[in-house]
Amino acid sequence: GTTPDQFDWKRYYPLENIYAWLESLAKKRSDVVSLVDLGASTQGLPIKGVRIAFGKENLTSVFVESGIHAREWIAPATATYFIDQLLNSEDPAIQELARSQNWLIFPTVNPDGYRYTFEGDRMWRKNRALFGICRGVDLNRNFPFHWNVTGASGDPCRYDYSGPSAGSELETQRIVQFLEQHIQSDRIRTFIALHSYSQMIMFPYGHSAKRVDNYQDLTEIGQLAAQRIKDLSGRIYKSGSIYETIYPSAGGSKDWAHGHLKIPITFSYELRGPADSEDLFILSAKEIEPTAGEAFASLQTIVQEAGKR
Ligand code: ING
Ligand code: ZN
Repeated sequence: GTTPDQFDWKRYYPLENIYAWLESLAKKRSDVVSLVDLGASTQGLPIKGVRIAFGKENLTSVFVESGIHAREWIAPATATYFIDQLLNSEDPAIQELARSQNWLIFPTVNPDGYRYTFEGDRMWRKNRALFGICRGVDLNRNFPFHWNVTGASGDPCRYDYSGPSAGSELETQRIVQFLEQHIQSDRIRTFIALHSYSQMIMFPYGHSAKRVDNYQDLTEIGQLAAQRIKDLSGRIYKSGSIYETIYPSAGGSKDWAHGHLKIPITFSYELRGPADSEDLFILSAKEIEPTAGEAFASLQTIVQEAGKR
């Protein structure tokens, strides 16, 4: 066992450790870090994250959504790695990056599901809402933008159930409400979502082949971000739109964030999966640091390139 205040990137931590670590940061670094609670989940757990702001005025913000799928453990580990780098890196380029934006980072936006992957079923993906004999809505199919038009199921027993209606789930509503309330005041211009596995850096749309208004910019930024990873670790990440790169799927958070809320720079990562395992969501803890490290380096590229456009 671990005490809730133990934290590093050498193993995967349960929800209580992640939340205790976020809280300790907000205490120890209260000049820079504040705790943000998006509100309660279906089962009444808080959805905690942090705002990192070094104090320069009128900065734009980067919002990071992670852990929307419970079993993709590398995503929360990567989000907490981002937080650590932004706060503690001694590399001047990263310190400059950290101070060039404000950061809103939510490692576990599906806390009920994440907790269940530690206590029940390691391969759980959805939230834990109850529908008769089955549980769970795929929160990345539940966002209210061209909801349920493709790549989602109407059956609550399926892994990609889109929910009884668009935006039906509390977790979806918490994210939607926060972004609607803060897009202006925090000047949110970049939205990043973390998933695994497939080694991809993708942008909207997922619901159709229709190209977003800034398709050219997002294509170029995605290619440069993937190149950054190749230069750093040799790993090959594919880049392109969700629809063209992974599969058609509606109701994802990025389609809503870009198509409805008009956040211009929206990317979704598919991080590493194991090379040699049946269970592609179970990535050895030894891979946390290299995976999170290459994602962070490419995030730096995304933020820098977005700033030029
Ligand atoms: N992949 C994502 C999924 O939700 C995705 C791919 C991203 C679809 C963004 C739609 C929007 O299925 C995983 N591995 O979860
Ligand atoms: Zn996922």
